[in-house]
Amino acid sequence: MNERIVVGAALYDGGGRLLAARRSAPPELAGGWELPGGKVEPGESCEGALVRELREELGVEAVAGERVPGEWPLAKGYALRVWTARLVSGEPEPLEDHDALRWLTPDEVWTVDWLAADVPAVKALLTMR
Ligand code: 9L3
Ligand code: MG
Repeated sequence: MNERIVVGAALYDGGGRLLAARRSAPPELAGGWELPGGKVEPGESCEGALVRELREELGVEAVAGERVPGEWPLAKGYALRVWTARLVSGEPEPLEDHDALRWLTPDEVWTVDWLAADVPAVKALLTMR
């Protein structure tokens, strides 16, 4: 259950902008943009992992919303699942694993170089709204 699942957050601000985070590690992914998140730990729910990862990586409190339909393959047998998320408190900062953040307006969504796995995830996300 929830083995080898990586969760990503589609975090929106009040104005409908989507948060993108630029990875600083590992070297093969550095410079690529992603929906922030990370691996689900044993015994943890996907939504619980999402909230924890946003706290650790961005220093914010958030709540998970809807699951974005789909699942996208990652390296080493992992798969990416995405939830929308709502910011409860704090201003995101790149505290861990990222070196830049951008709030993207709908027109700007494709102006960043998303990681390969995140491209179909972002497409699926856009079809929801
Ligand atoms: N990954 C891809 N897209 C994402 C996320 C959050 C993660 N939106 C990939 C990058 C790593 C693996 O999943 O190879 C684990 O992510 P992390 O725990 O290093 O953030
Ligand atoms: Mg991460």
